[in-house]
Amino acid sequence: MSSLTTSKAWTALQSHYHETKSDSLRDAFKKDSNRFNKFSLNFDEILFDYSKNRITDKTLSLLIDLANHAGLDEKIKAMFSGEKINTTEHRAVLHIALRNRSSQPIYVDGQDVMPEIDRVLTKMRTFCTAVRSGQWKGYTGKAITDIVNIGIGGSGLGPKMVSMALTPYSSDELKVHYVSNIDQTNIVEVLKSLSAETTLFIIASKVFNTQETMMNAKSAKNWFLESALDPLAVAKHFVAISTNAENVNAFGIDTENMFEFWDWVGGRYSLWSAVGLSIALYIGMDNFEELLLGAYEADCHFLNSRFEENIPVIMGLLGIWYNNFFNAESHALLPYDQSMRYFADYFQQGDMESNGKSINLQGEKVDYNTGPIIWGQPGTNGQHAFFQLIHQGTKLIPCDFLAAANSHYKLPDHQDILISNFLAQPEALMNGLTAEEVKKKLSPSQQTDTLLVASKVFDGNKPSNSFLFNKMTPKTLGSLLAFYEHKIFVQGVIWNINPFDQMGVELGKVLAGVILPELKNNDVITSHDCSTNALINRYKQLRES
Ligand code: G6Q
Repeated sequence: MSSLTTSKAWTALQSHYHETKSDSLRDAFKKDSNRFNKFSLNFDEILFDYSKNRITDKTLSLLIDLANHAGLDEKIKAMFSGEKINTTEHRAVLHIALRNRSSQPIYVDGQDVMPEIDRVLTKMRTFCTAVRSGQWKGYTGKAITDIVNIGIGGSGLGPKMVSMALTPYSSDELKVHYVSNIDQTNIVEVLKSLSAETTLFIIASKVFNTQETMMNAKSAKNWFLESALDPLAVAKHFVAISTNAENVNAFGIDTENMFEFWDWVGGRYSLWSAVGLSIALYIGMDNFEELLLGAYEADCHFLNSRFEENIPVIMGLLGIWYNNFFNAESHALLPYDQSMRYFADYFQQGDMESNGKSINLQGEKVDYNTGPIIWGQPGTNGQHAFFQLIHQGTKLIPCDFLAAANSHYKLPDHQDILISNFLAQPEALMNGLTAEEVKKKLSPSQQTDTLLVASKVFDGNKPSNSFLFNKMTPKTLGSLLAFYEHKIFVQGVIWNINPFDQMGVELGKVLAGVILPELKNNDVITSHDCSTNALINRYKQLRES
């Protein structure tokens, strides 16, 4: 048994779970008209309502005891002060430095990292101004109209998610496209509508040897040179974002056109660095800095607030409550905002790559559940798809609902309908519908149809958080993203795991490397298990020469 599961804080939560697991949320609301005030927090323009959770005052206090047992406060301070908390890779974890809007220095190995961060931000600003004003010319003297970001995982998902969320801040003159997949469909379909004369490629890769990114970058360069012919034109159309100047140079990009970041920025936490260049080009550097500001303010809240009033801490602890005591397997992210359509995808990586671990910081196998499966889609689409299972399935799925009170667009009636759904779903999940209530809505003959009545009953008691904010602005998005990042960190601390390495991702990179050479000819392969051999050999038969 681990020291976590045998701790007083953990066993107290276990007993509390057994005492309260059948308590009804519907009753809790009936008994306490102050429940919303008690279990909600305001941060800037964001309201965080966590009152529809299966908790009491005691639950929160026991969860906070668990956070204290795990030394959460010291761990937060260790991250913010640049300690090497990524212990397998011996690295500091400083995405918070990238959005440090104060004049406070942050040290790694005795060196203040802020001057370098500011230098790159200034370089980004100069570049964005040149491209967005049309002063940066392509090889035929035309202004850039399309940005293509080539990068995968942390070097693609974050910029794509943010750019799509903040499209109302973009200008009509500059479009942005994202290529990540090695499947040629991705790059072919993006390039189809573009002109080499007016396209700028950003090759984003921390290590600059990632197979997919390098292959896509090579195909992009070939496509470009088919039109431009002159390799010297590459300098006007290709820039790199990387920590690896040598590989950038070897690929043929002038290091003058390279935007640096550093090994203390994890890929999935890198949108705040130069990896966010496509965002800055798309929405402008001022808006990108607003995004940083929103995150910075959320960082200050996380660092300085008491746990009782600390949004990411509460989010993390609620997740622990369901994951480890109710044995919930997943957590759904449900933004009622079409612009946030990649939000769940983004945090699927952010959360699952960070906390999908089963070895603790001492190198021992854990004996408790760690990271949940993160999934979701924007509402109202999801309601017509998977909500059935959340309402009436056998699994407990805690949900986060997120919505902006105001849309950037002005069609009549849409917003109130959207928000009525955003409000109705958590209410229905919490309240459910009893057989008595069902019968009241049925005709007398239907009331005796026991199958029909039973099928229309909703157990309710399904927990959710609601985030309601004014508008999807760069600043609000920055704060929301930082809250979710810190929630992941809080849970990693409680589970005593390292949320900042990703050995599982690296395995994928190695495995394909073994099979690729075997596909080079038509020889029959026998070196794997019979299933893999058969699949390889069938592929060789099927592929067109
Ligand atoms: C993120 C992961 C992973 C990484 C990609 C791309 O935390 O490490 O998603 O971002 O594998 O790596 P490069 O940026 O080095 O190409």
